[in-house]
Amino acid sequence: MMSAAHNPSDMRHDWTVEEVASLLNMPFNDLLFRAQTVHRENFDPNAVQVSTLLSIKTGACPEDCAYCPQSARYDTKLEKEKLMEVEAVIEKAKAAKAAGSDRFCMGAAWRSPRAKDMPYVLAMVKGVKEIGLETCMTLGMLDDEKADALAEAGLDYYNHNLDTSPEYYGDIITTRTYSDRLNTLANVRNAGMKVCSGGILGMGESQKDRAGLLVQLANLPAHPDSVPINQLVKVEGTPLESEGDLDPLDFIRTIAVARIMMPKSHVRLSAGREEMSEEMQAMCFFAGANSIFYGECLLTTPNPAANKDQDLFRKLGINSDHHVTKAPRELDEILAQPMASDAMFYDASAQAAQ
Ligand code: SAM
Ligand code: DTB
Ligand code: SF4
Repeated sequence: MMSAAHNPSDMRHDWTVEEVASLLNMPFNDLLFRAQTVHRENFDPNAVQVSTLLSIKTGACPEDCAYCPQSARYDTKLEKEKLMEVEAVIEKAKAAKAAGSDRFCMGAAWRSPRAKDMPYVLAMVKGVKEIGLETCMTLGMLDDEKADALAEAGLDYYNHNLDTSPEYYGDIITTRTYSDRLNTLANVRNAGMKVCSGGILGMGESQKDRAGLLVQLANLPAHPDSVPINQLVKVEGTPLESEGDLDPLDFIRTIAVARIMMPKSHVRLSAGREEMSEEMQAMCFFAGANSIFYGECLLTTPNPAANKDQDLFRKLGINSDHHVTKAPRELDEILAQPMASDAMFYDASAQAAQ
C-alpha cells in the first residue's frame, strides 16, 4: 500500500523536515513526474496566473532584512518615495488590467502600516477593485484590527512571507521574529483574506532550511492560497550582494516539492526571473509553478519585459486562450515611468500633523 506521503492528492499539515528533505533528494525525473502528476490533478497544466506589482511606498524601511534594497540600513542608492497618491495607483492598475493582469499587488516598505496610512491604503483597495482586478497588498506586520479593516475594504490577498526556515531566519532578519510573521498570517487568515506566503531561495541557506521553510508553510492551519518562491535578487549595498548562486536544479526541485506538499495552492515563480533562462522557467512551470509577476518592474528591481513573457508563453503554449497578450508595451511604459512628480505622492506624515 502507498504511504500517505506517496498519495499525490493528500492535503497534509503534518510534514517533517526529514521527509521533505528526502523529497528534495529524489531522482530529478521521478520528482518532476510526481510534481507534474499532482499539478495535473489540481490545475490546468497550461494556465499561469499573472499578477502585477507596484511599489506604493518605496525605501527608507526601518527593518534590517539582509536581502532587501529598501532597508534604510543599507546604502543601495535607491530613491526613497512617500506613499503614492490613490489616483496614481489606480492609473497604474488600469494599465495592468489593460495588459491582461489578473491581480494587482501593492507593496510598501513598512515594518507595519501606521493608523494614519490606513485611510489611503483602504481607498487604494476599493479603487483597484472597482476597475475589476483582484487586489493584494504587502505592507508588513498587521494586527487584527488592521487586518479586519483591509478585509472589509475588499482586499482579496495579503502577502507576508516567512522567507526562510525558523533556524536560518535570525541570520537574515533581526528586527522582527518568526512568531511575529506567523501572528500576522493568523490575523490575515482570521480576517477572512486569502494568504499569500512564501520565501526566498539563494540566501546561503542549506537544503535543510529550504525543507524547513516548506514545512512551515504547508503545516499552517490552511495551506497559503498563493506561495511565492523568490530567487534572491542580489542588490549592491545589501549584506547578501555577493551571495553565491543557488544551483538552478535545486531551485526547480524546491518548486516541485512545494507543488507536491501544497497541491491546491498557486505556486508563484516570483522574483529572480530576470536571471533565469527560458529553459529554466519552462522547467519551473513543469515542476508546478503556475503564477508569475508580469510587467517590467518588481518592486524596485527589474523583471522580464511583458513582451518577453508573452513570447515565452507563446512558445510554451501557456494561456493561449487568455487575454494576457494584449497591450504589453502599454504596461511596461506606464509601470516603468519614473515617479517624476512629487504630486503623485502623499506626505502622509505632514497631513497627519495638520
Ligand atoms: N515591507 C513588507 C514586508 O517585508 O513584509 C512588504 C514588502 S517586502 C519587499 C516583500 C517581500 O519581498 C519580502 O518578504 C521578500 O520575501 C521579498 N524580497 C524583498 N527583497 C528581495 C530580493 N532582493 N530578492 C528576492 N525577494 C525579495
Ligand atoms: C514576493 O514574494 N515577492 C515580491 C512580492 N512578494 C511583494 C517582491 C519581490 C521583490 C524583489 C526585490 C525588489 O524588486 O525590490
Ligand atoms: Fe522593509 Fe519589507 Fe524590505 Fe524588510 S523586506 S527591509 S520589511 S521593505
